[in-house]
Amino acid sequence: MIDLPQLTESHIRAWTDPGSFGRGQGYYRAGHTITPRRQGSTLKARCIGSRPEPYCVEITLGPGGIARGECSCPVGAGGHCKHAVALLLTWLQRPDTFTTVEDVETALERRSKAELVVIIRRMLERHPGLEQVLELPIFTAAEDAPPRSSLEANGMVSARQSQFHSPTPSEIEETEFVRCRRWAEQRERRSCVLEMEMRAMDYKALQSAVIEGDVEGATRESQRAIAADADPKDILNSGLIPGMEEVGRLYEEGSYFLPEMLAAAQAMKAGLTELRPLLAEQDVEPVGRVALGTVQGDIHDIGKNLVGIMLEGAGFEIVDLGADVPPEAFLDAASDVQAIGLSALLTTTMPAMEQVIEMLEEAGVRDEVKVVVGGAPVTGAFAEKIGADGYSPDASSAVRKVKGLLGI
Ligand code: B12
Repeated sequence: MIDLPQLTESHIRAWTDPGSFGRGQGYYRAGHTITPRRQGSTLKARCIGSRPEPYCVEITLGPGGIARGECSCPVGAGGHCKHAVALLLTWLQRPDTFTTVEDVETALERRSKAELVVIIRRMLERHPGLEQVLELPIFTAAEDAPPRSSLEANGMVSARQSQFHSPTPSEIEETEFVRCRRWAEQRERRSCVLEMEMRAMDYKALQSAVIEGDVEGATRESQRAIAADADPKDILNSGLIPGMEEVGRLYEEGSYFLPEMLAAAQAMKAGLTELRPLLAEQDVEPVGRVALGTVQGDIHDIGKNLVGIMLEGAGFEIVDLGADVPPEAFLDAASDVQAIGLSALLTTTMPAMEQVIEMLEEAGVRDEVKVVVGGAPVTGAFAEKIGADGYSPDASSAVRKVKGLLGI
């Protein structure tokens, strides 16, 4: 058994920030750390957090103290979270509660084939993305090299077989070709999977930056994904938006309050600033003018800005009226645009959308402009009820909707 370095409370404090340390202490005292176990120099446990399924947390100790950490919680990339603190305090105060488990290699070698099949099936159910790993050949270091030129060298014909049949030059050429092509395909597929994994990791870091309200992190991760040639729409849909969705969930369950939500919104905006030029440049033909605004009483503007970026990307010129926009401002803009987009994120501000439409009707300009509505609480039925021309649940379908309404 490896000897682990002696941890102290100050090591743990230095590993995390004061807030997480304090909350981790609470978690430790309340017994949130369950099934603690040790595998070599790695400490693992499950920790009861804010979701029904406990988080998986693990910390690896090295000669200098804590070497590496990971937790499946939303802020756990790098394992500097309260769950990791609870695990470390458990190790510090109650090392006797840790059961020792074998390292993965030994544990797998001990299993029968049937048991391994059950384990793999279970993993695939939980992580369907792993299925691609099964389709890949398992490479050893030697096999990873390109095939050598002779059939025998690359295992297509054994020395014994070649005594009975000497392949003709064209047979050799054809088999070599098939073998090389297969090798190249395998390499290609493997690098695709690696690339996908790397991208998923990037997006995880980007999501965490939004969730933690880390403006610099969101900028850096967005730039990193752009530099890695990721599709800007992918960065948006797999990184920034899921991060914001998680923030909404944490707010709803009472773990996040307004300051955290505001910080997350700023991080999201920082990421969007990086993406804006790329999203907008995907289609540059100017096709019309659209006025966009969040209705009076409502300051949520992230969704509205996204719709603007996507419309810009589709070649529209955007007249951005901002947020908390009085109905009169929409009326003023109406004569200058082909469509108006109204956004509302609060159920209490949805009626302001109807006021805008009424004002357009009263001014006699309702038929000259299309009105599209959107925002999380808005539905197609609501749009119909207030007499809007269209509704879209998200930014990309908003582009199709506006184009459709304008016959573009
Ligand atoms: C970030 C945020 C904030 C930030 C806003 C910062 C900003 N500059 O926008 C801050 C901290 C300021 C904030 C404040 C408040 N918030 Co807030 N906020 C959120 C949060 C977490 C995310 C909203 C967001 O940006 N989503 C991401 C974007 C991309 O999605 P989206 O806006 O839905 O937009 C997409 C679609 O809806 C659509 N779309 C949007 N607009 C349009 C327009 C058109 C024309 C079309 C076609 C499509 C379309 O396309 C977009 C892109 O796909 C939500 C929770 C959530 N899960 O939504 C709460 C949430 C909206 N907030 C809420 C509340 C209650 C408030 C406050 C009242 C809190 C308070 N006690 O003060 C204040 C309101 C202040 C005000 N007067 O407006 C509630 C609303 C509840 C309700 N049903 O009314 C929510 C749902 C949280 C909750 N679960 O309770 N908030």
